[in-house]
Amino acid sequence: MDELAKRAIEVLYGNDRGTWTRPSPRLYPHQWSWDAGFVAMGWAQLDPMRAIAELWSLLRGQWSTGMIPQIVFDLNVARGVYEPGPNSWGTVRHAPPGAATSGICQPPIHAIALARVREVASTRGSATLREVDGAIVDLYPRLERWHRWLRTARDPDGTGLITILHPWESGLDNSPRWDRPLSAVEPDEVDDLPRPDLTYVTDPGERPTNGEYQRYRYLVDRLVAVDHDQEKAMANHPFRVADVFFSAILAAADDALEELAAIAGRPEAAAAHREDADRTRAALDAAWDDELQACLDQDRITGRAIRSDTIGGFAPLVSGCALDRSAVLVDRLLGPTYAGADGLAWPLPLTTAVTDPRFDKKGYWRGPQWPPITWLLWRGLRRAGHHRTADHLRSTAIEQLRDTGCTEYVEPFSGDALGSPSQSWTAAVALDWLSVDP
Ligand code: 9WN
Repeated sequence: MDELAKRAIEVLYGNDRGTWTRPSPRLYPHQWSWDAGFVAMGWAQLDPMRAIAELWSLLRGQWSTGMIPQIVFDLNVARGVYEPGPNSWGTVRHAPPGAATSGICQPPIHAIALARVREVASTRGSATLREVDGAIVDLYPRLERWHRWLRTARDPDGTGLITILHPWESGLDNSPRWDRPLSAVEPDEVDDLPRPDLTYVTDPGERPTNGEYQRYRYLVDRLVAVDHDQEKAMANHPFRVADVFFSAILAAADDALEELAAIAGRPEAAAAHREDADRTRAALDAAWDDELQACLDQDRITGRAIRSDTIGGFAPLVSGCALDRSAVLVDRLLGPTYAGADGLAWPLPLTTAVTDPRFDKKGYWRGPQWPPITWLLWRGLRRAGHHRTADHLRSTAIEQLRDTGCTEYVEPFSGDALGSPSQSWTAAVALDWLSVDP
């Protein structure tokens, strides 16, 4: 068996908790929302119904509003192992009975994952496909509610862009994109709560700073203070940003729901998903900045675009966009500020441009290379017909993973493996990539 596939399978089994998967053994001991989506695609290569179980496990935590929370906590994990833990969120009244969850969300990758699981199942014989299609009948309405919640609670004016209330919701937690809006957040008292995350990495420089964490915790407290009332938060919360990368993932997921609607016996619902996706694509188009040649997040408090040169700017490649725009973005992605930067160990996308003053080759989400992000770009490029670029990314990423193993992320110049060494979503994208014929 292929050596990388073997390692990836070991990582998935090592993090397997029966029906759900830890993102990593020590740093992330609970179930995370967007990790679960990627992980389902990894399990699909081994057993499509195990992939379905992963999604159902996550949905144990879905709120009656439709929100899929960022974390479904494992209550067997000792207190203090991960912070903020289940008791910090004030969500008992909101989470379904028997589930403990956080009170924010993460990028809506789930429909994309489910569509991919089905695609894999379709290569495994008609019985497997029938089983997966049966599951889609029940999963589809849950995902439909999730998307509806995002498009109402988080975009009440129908702008097409989704507002996030916490950097953790972006999944790219301490990207330079959030520096400015986060610097305007002023915790009224500085807490010195423990940072268990720092004990699991070799260098604290690989994790967000204490200043960032204080603000992260304060934003959680503010959401608890309004009892997670979305209307109040959307009016007064101190961090409100329309996130273009998150929105692009939602548009791609709406396209996937459009396909799944028919399988779920709801063909009449397909058109609404397509309209939602198109509205977001139009909004991403309007958020384009000619000077930076990037799509920019919008600070909903100041009303201003956030000018930073990060991977977020490539959102239209994830959602799908007009050919001339994708051509510009492909040039930039492969060019000297991203994958073509001088001295990279592997020419793969960086999370921040080398020329951005805040680029940090080791900093969490501030420069290093992240396999699931490369996967999202690869998928978008492939769907848009940029086959040569897509395949170049895929083969280079596989080469990198053969060297680094299933690490959380990679220092782009030295090629060093950083963060958690056994990260489930890295294993999952490795398995997915290995299954694809060039
Ligand atoms: C907070 C689990 C998660 C990923 C995020 C990544 C990191 C958590 C943390 O780990 O975030 O959600 O504690 O740092 O930034 O994208 O889902 O792998």
